[in-house]
Amino acid sequence: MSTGTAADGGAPARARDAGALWRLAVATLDGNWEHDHTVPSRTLYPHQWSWDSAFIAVGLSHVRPDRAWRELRTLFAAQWADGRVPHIVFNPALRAGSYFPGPAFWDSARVAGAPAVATSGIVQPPVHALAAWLVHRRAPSERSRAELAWLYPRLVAWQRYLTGRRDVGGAGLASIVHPWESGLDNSPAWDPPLAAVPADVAVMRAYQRHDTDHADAAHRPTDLDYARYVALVDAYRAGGYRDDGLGGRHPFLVECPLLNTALGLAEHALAAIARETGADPGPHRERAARITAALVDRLYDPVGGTFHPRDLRTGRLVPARTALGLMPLALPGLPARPVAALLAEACSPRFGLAARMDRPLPSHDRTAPDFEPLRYWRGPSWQNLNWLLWRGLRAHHRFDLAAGLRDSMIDLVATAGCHEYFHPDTGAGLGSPAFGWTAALLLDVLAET
Ligand code: 9WN
Repeated sequence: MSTGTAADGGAPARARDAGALWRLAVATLDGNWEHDHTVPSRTLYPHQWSWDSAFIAVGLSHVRPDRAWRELRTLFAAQWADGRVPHIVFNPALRAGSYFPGPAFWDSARVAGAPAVATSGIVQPPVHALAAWLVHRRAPSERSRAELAWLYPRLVAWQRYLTGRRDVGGAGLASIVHPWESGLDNSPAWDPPLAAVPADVAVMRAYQRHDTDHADAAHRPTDLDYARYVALVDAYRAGGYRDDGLGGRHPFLVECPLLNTALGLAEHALAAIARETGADPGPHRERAARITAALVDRLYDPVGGTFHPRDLRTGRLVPARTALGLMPLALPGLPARPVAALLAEACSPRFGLAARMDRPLPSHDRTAPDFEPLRYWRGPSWQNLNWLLWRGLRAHHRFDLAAGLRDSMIDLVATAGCHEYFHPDTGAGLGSPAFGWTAALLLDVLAET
């Protein structure tokens, strides 16, 4: 039985040998380790990414706890003075042009309050407090308590940034200013708000995309998507990445169910971290409850029975039923009705969750006309979404469904290796073949029975 190697992404083995899968995942993480952080992928994403690092730290906690803490420290060393944690921290040792858009495009050096290292100016979902708590919980020690104490004020500042400057809608939820901030770049959820962003595909002639050198262009966002991504960064950068008055000037402002779920999960984790480090957990618990209530109030559709992003430009919910809408299940305090509705949604033919799954969980409603099984976040199955849902199922005591999803997650890697994403019908590996969070989250589910 061959289980492949990290370099080839562990080519098809169909091995349910947990030991071999464990070794493949560790080898993948070791192969992506880069002096003080882990790259999501050596080819496609050669720098440090914010939410990737959080997921990766969770996996590293099982095998390389020192590195897990280093990962989080490196990321938070690049935190901006206003509390934002940038979505990319660029590795200065890499040649210009190894990734588009690179440091010159973001031009963070010009902005007061940006760190010495070059970063992007936008964010990703705040899953870091949860990661820090899980890393500590895996093996509590003096060292891990010291790391938590170092991170705690930084994590609090990160929450303040999102719930303060980014509460554009004024209802207690954070808004995203770019689809990349959701982490689900080209999800159908962003189609309507993005269509309203003026952009000309011809602007892409001035730039060179690198993603399509390493991945099939038919799987990636289109050039028109990229033209809009570039236009949005241009607009945000032109305002010095400031957030005051965004409502009056920025063309894309959306309240995302996933990012705000992460925001609530972070307050739960901060309450635990506060208890452990001698701070007061009470305010974090209250904020977790307020964020959960705001999510239900603002983003839940009781008729359709799922959560949707709210487009602040139109004031309306975006109708697409994507996996983003399932993510609030991860919140332990979600009320019974939305919990029941999300379980029904996840188990419907749209997503096919079951105690014995016959296909992987897709990132978009597989019955929708715009479902695309090969294109990135428009259909393929992703392990980070699976993992968040798996945690939610356990939080709400659906251990039968959690076990089914865990089996499906393990099957995906056993069949195809540590790919970035997977075909939602066949489970075939797609995108980068040796992807960090796929390896890391596999370790986490293998470790929990
Ligand atoms: C843009 C690194 C990142 C992930 C995102 C994923 C993809 C970048 C890109 O890769 O986004 O941030 O170039 O497509 O969508 O979730 O963090 O793995």
